Amino acid sequence: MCRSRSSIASVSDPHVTALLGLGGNVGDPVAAMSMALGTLAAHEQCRLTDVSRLYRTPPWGKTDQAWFFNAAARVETTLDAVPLLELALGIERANRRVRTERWGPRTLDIDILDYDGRSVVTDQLTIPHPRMKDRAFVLMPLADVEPGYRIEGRTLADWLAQADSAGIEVADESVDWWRQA
Ligand code: PH2
Ligand code: MG
Ligand code: MG
Repeated sequence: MCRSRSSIASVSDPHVTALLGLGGNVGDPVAAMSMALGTLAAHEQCRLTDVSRLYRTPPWGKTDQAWFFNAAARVETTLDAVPLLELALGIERANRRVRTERWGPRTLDIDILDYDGRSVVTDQLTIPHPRMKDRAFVLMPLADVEPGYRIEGRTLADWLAQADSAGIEVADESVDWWRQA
């Protein structure tokens, strides 16, 4: 999972690369994701270096709920994994996210998919995200921002070939969708 780019960067630059997945299906999820990305872009310890296209995706896991919007982003950050998670949770809270049921409706979800290619396991989080390889709504946006990314040694295209991507559509082709909303 380690990528040489990360270790080269760490010699002269304290930033590491984190890959994030974003989603939501309650209220105005596109506005919530735009706000989230704007907050990350403005954060003094983060650089938002790439954002995927915007996707519209059928609900996965619990299917009797509204369709989601999903996206992915690449962030270079000097935050450690847990502070980055706390930042993400704070942004979720600022969007009045209420956690109700597992896989259920939410205004905004920000998941850390990868942090510097490292394995990070705490009470609160597991990185790389253990379920992303089965979820086309994560894999497709991730392929926009990090096409060479591998999970367990296999390419995103490999994982996508066996994931269910039925119904997923590009809702906005522009990678600047989040600046407009
Ligand atoms: N998130 C979930 C559960 N199901 N389905 C889609 N399409 N997109 C999501 O972001 C999503 C989901 C729990 O995090
Ligand atoms: Mg989450
Ligand atoms: Mg999630």
